Amino acid sequence: MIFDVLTLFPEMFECVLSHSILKRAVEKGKLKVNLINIRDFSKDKHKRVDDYPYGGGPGMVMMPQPLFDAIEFVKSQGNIPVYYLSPKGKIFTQEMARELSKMKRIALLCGHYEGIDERVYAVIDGEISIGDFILTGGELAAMVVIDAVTRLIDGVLSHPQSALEESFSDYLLEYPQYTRPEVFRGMRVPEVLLSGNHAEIARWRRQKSLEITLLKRPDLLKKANLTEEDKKFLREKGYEI
Ligand code: 4H7
Repeated sequence: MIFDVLTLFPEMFECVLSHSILKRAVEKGKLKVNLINIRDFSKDKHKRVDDYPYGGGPGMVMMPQPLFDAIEFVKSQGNIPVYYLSPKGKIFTQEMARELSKMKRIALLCGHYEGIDERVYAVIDGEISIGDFILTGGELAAMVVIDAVTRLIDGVLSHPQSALEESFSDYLLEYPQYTRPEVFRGMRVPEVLLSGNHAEIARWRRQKSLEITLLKRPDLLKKANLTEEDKKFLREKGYEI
């Protein structure tokens, strides 16, 4: 998958792309990130990319000319949708990540200052928000999208969940995990995990997932793929279905 990132701060991406799973995805040719510096498209003699807002008010606005030219440069390379990372966007979810992971190539536009000149929306295909909070710029949001999408690309994870497992764990929080030692500062690993009984372990994990989701994010249960056994378990815990 190819991401074309339109940004004033391309260096911000280097660290994220040169570590761990994203680094490996780049090395394996599963991920390519073209960093495009919006400033390179400025036709201003001082390479300016921002200007004062008409009507007055605080801050600066990203000028239309460098943004149009940068977006047209990307779009000249194919039918590539441009998504703008912004607090006004549609909230990014795992479903969106999955949809985007099926695409060959997308562009991400990172805003700064007070945002972009409204006329730039004419060449934007969608607006994505990673949550209801404000960042100093769109770069960290773009990195979140790249990370969430890349891990869903075939061949990126070394131990991928099967599609069936995924559909059953979607919208449930993860069960608790333990590693060695068996006893740490007097705290024991639950006996069932040491039993070698795989059916029992699977049942315990499922119940823990349900219990934790009910406790911390009951809203998620409405969207989860629940079996009759799951529903029975949840009803015993006082959940109304
Ligand atoms: C677009 C418009 C994304 C992008 C305005 C980006 C949160 C998210 C930005 C702004 C983002 C998200 C610029 C408005 C800085 C606020 C002080 C960049 N914030 N900003 N101003 N939730 N900020 O996905």
